[in-house]
Amino acid sequence: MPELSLDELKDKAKVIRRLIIRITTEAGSGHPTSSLSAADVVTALYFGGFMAYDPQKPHDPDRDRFILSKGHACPVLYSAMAEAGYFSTDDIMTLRKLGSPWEGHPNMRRLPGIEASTGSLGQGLSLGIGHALAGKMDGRDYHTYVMLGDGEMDEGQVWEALASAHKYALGNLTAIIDQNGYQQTGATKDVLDLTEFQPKIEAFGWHVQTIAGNDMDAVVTALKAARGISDQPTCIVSQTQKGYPVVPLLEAEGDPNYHGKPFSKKLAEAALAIIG
Ligand SMILES: Cc1ncc(C[n+]2csc(CCOP(=O)(O)OP(=O)(O)O)c2C)c(N)n1
Ligand SMILES: [Mg+2]
Repeated sequence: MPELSLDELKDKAKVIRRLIIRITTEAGSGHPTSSLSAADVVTALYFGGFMAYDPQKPHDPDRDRFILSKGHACPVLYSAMAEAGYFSTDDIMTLRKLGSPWEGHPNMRRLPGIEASTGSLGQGLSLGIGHALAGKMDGRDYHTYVMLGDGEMDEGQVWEALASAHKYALGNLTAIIDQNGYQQTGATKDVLDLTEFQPKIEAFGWHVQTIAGNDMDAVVTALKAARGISDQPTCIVSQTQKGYPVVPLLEAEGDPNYHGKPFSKKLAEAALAIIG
């Protein structure tokens, strides 16, 4: 498992953000802003020494699992997996093209290394609980991570899952909420305001941290702390910006959410220049 330094992780996150923009602009569709907000956490998971995996052995029963429950943000997952060696950057440039296995939502039947077919929001945490429970029953010590969206938290199934993870004392499970403040139809606080998440999820028996999720230092610190907890499930409320770090460009376009819209070639060029 790669374990990059903090500076290397910051650079890797830039590489991943550049790929997100390139592949969605090439596709002419997809969810760049949902992917950009999550890029620091996903980069830290794959490259910060938090997940044991081998692209040559995607079905290794002892591998750590990552489930992207907010499946529409798969450009961030495909980009991280390409960098990790599961497939090439040329491959992911076929995103959303007819016949490509790099579909608009992750498909575990077509891409080894994808742990769950997601996209129908609300299901990933339940799937993660299944993996975590199976690990305990089988006596394996892998860890399962699940990333959810803040809009996705409106789904009732998520709260059933939160309740059951504590029942089974799943210390091998970490949920990460990418709290980027927006969902499809607007600001999350206007659609259904479920924040603060931390006290609610603590009341369900979880260990919870709320962090600045676009700050790599904070992300790494939180993931380390989460791995130090073994007797209860852990949650990281990752407060991010949808579209980070190119929000000013999106504001200038009159749509800071920019949900499910690829960047035009011109906007992509401006975004790549900001990312550096
Ligand atoms: C069950 C279900 N309902 C509706 C949708 C359509 N949909 C796709 S993305 C999205 C918004 C998700 O918002 P959030 O979870 O905050 O993710 P973000 O894009 O902000 O990262 C919705 C409603 C879906 N994919 N699944
Ligand atoms: Mg959101």
